[in-house]
Amino acid sequence: MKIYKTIHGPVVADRGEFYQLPETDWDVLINRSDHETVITSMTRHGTLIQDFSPEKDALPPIGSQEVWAAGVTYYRSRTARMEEAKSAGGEDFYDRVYQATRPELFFKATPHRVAGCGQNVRIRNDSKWNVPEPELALVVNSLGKIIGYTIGNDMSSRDIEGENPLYLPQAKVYSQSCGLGPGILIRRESLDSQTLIEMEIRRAGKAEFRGQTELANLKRTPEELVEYLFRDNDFPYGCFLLTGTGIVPPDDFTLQAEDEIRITIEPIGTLINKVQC
Ligand code: DO4
Ligand code: MG
Repeated sequence: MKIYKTIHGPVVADRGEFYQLPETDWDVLINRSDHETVITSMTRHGTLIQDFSPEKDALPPIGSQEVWAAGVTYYRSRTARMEEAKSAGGEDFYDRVYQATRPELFFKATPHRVAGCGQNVRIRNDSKWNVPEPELALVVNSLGKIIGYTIGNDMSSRDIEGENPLYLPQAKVYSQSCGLGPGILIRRESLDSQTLIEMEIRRAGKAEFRGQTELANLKRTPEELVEYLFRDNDFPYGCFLLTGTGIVPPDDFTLQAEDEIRITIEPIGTLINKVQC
């Protein structure tokens, strides 16, 4: 079952139909402990709506939650970052964190920095090398339970991070630096390890880059990442946790204004964002 945030309140998709839910508070909805039952019964009392398009009509699926992210959880990310940080002498840290018991977790965005499906993500004006990072995003309630999944785009300035790993917050956190959406797949069970994460970057209507990875390549479990995030930390409204990227475009690639980024994770949908400078 999937839920979408819209200007008319939450909408649930059930067997090809879309229903507007009576529960209007997104934070309350995310934090219910009995989702499947509550949403199923709400569907019976919800209003059937016509012509709903998740890609066109959904708002970012976020209320008051913070967005956090995990890093260097795929071998591809470790290797690309070791290369990028070499001249700064920082490559060793990426290998160490890939092997370490404690994962890299960092703050990514507050709700106002998030772009939903169909909205623009941004690249920084003071950066020359920018990439999207397509990531599975966990939706976690205030008790630290994963209640569902969405698609995340951890927009990153590779030159800023590569110059010095201590610049990470500037490479990662700025206006519209995070894409999320289109909706939330409500599900307590884990996703299949063969689940594909696919990305296409279109420039002037043509594919400029295509890449894919599968969840089997994620080195850590979602539960392990959430357990570390919730250590001595509380999230009264729940939170989103991006699980890291396994797709890195070649080093001569950088995003340009008007590029279209399409990230697909089949059971969730496709997150589409255009790039704005
Ligand atoms: O270590 C820097 C960030 C890594 C990251 O965002 C990723 O691996 O996805
Ligand atoms: Mg990332």
